Order: sequence, then C-alpha cells, then structure tokens
Amino acid sequence: MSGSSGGATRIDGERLMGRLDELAQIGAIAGTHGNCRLALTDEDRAGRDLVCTWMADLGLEITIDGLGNVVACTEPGGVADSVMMGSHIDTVATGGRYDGNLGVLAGLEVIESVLASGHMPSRPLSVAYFTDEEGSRFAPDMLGSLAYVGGMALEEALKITDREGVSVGGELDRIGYRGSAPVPGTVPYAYMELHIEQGPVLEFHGIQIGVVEGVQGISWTEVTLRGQSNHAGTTPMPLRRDAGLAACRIAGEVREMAHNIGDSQVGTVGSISLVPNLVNVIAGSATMTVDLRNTSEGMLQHAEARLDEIVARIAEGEHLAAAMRRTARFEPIDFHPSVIDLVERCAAEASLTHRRLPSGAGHDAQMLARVCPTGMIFVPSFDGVSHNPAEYTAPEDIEAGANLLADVVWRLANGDIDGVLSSGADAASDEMAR
Ligand code: HGY
Ligand code: MN
Ligand code: MN
Repeated sequence: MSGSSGGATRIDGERLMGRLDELAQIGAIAGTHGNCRLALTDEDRAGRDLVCTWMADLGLEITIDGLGNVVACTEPGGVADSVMMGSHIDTVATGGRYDGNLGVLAGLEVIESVLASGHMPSRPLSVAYFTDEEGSRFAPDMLGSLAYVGGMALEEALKITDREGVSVGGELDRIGYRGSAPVPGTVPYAYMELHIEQGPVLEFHGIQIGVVEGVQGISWTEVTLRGQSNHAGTTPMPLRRDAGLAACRIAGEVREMAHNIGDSQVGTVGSISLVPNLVNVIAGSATMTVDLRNTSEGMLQHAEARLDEIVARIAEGEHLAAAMRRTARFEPIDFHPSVIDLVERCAAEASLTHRRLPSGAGHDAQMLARVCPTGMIFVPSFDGVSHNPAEYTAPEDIEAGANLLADVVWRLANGDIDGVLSSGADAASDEMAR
C-alpha cells in the first residue's frame, strides 16, 4: 500500500456541479429540474453509460455484477482493501437530480481530486452505484445493495417483476448490464455515502451537515381488496361491495394510526389502483401500497399489527376478500460509532455546523452497514422536499458536503481509526455470520 502525505484534497465544486447537471439531462422531466430514470429503463441505461464513461476516463477498474451493480476502483482488484463511496443513480418517476446522484458523483469527484493531487492514501478508493435503490419499479428498495451484501440471492432478485410482469433479469439483459462479477459482491474496508437529507431538519435548524446515526426501519405492504364491480346507478348502497371505498378508508386509518403512535412513526399510502377505474362502475378490486417506518423495530412491528387489524376490519365490513403481501422489510440499523465520531470530528475541524440525526429515508448505506464499517453525511434539502422535481440543495452545501466526504474518506483510507475499524469490521462480519 503506497504511503500518503499531505492532508485530504479539496474537491472541484464546479466540476461536480457540472456532472450533476449533465447527468440530470438524462430522463429530464420537461419544465423542471427533476428526473425520471426508473431502474433498468432506457433512461437508467443512458445514465449508467455516462457515469461508466466518467469512471473509465479516470482509468478506474470497473466491475459490473450479475445484478448490474457497478464498482470502480483506483487499484485493480483493490475493492476489498478500499474505502468505498457510492449511492444510486436510478430515480423515482417524479425525482429530483440530487437523490442518490450526489453520492455517486461526489465519490467520483473525490477520486478524481485525489488522483490529480498525486498523493494517494494508503488504501485504494472505490465508488459504486447500486441497482434499483428506489424500489419504485421493482420492490424492495435497495435491491442492488441488498443482494451485494448477501441479503437476497441473485436468482431471487433476477425473478422480481414490475407491474407489467417484466423481470429484473430480462431488463438487465435488455439494457446490457447483467455483468459477470459475482453476487454477493466484494466487501470493502469501509463505506461512506453522501446524500441529501430529503427532510426539513437541517434547514429548519440552519445547519450545514447531518452526521447520520442510522436508518429507520422500513415496511412496505401491498394490499389487494376484492369486492364486486357493479352499476353505479342501480346498486343500492347497502348492497355494495365497494373495493374503492375500502381502500380510501384504509388510507385514512393509516394516517390516523401513524399520528396516534407518534414519535418517528410515519405511514404513507402512495398508490391506489382501482379496477375498472371508471366513473360509473363500483370498483370491483383495489390494489394499494402502505409504507410504514419507525426508528424502533418494536414500534414498527406494532404498526404492522395495527395495519393487519385495520385491513381485516374494513374488508369484513364491506364484505371484501383481502390479501396482503410484504414487498419490503428492513429493520432499523445503526452506523459504526467510530465512523459517526469521525464524521463529527471532521465537520467540527472544518468549522461546519453539524448535528446528529437518523435517516428517515432508506439508503444503500443501510445495506453496506451489515458487512463493513459504514457512515453517511447529509446536506440540507431546500424546503425539506425530495422525491419531487423541485428537490434542491445549494451548490455551497454540496461543495461543503463533498469536501467533508473527501476528509473522512482520506482519514479512513490512511488508517486514522484502523484499530477500531478492524475490530468493528470483525464485529460486522460476526453479525453477518449470525
Ligand atoms: O424508500 C426510500 O426511502 C428510498 O428513497 N429508496
Ligand atoms: Mn436516495
Ligand atoms: Mn430516493
């Protein structure tokens, strides 16, 4: 391992903003700054190709695995020894240009700045983008990083289909990103992810940096309700078996349940589709999704039990058949305490205002945390808005966050907390073995 000298490099903020702009042209949502690059679509392929070109231009060794996860490393075969940065470049259908993209392009920018400085750290550096982090098209979310860390078998992931019945494996073949590198992938020495907060906390408190402590638990359920489609004009109210009505009642009670549980509990009905979805026909069936999250595993299980009761009671009252399918379920995770401390220390040394907070959103880092010492850095979201084309983070906040990422990664790659991390890595791998 080459020696290191000098401190961490400073990133080139203009170059980073330029790449964010250039990537945002792919799948641009007309009239907005936002993006639609759903996983494994043609837009996703174009985004993947562009980022791979930037990786290749830096002379990085690029590996693509069987699920389309892409890892680029400064040293051939050096991923296991590397400090990895990364995130995702797929977006929700009404996405912004920073969610995920910032973490990947800031990682690339840190590597380019380090290479340009001529001072390599003791460890190699790598940058990754993981497949289908959003889960909007193929559930669960964080699908690529989940498989990368061995949380789902490749064969199982490849069989997952979208609403049209198109499979992950078929789409990977179609866009040419079913690679040959093995799944699970190579575990890096440590993993750092820069991400927009996607919430209101940092902006509300006027703080530049979020020192992320962990990620809350996530539970996605698909509820299918079957009643009887019938004539809207001739069917007396007491004789109806109205799946549409039941879906709306369930949505209302999910909101009430989250409110009554309080604390960090959130509940979202993001999609309801009715059949036949016509003005003069009582809906015979309804399919809806329920997203529940909580920082406490116990409370999340309580919320899931409440949901089961709500669905059963409302379906029975409307004489419907109900089926529920869990499409994503991740327990809350904590990031490595020494990595959290390091992020906090580097932010303080850089005179950046900062505070600790949990992540309300899911991230690839929550999967890497299962196998190696992992941490995250947040930068503020304007108006706390995300998963919306209006998503915005100020360039000065992006530059501050990327420079902090460079500092933290430099310190990790030069063994500043080697002793702690190596014991931490053992603990992480013990965890995985259980
Ligand atoms: O669902 C999430 O929290 C993430 O955006 N995939
Ligand atoms: Mn994201
Ligand atoms: Mn997202």
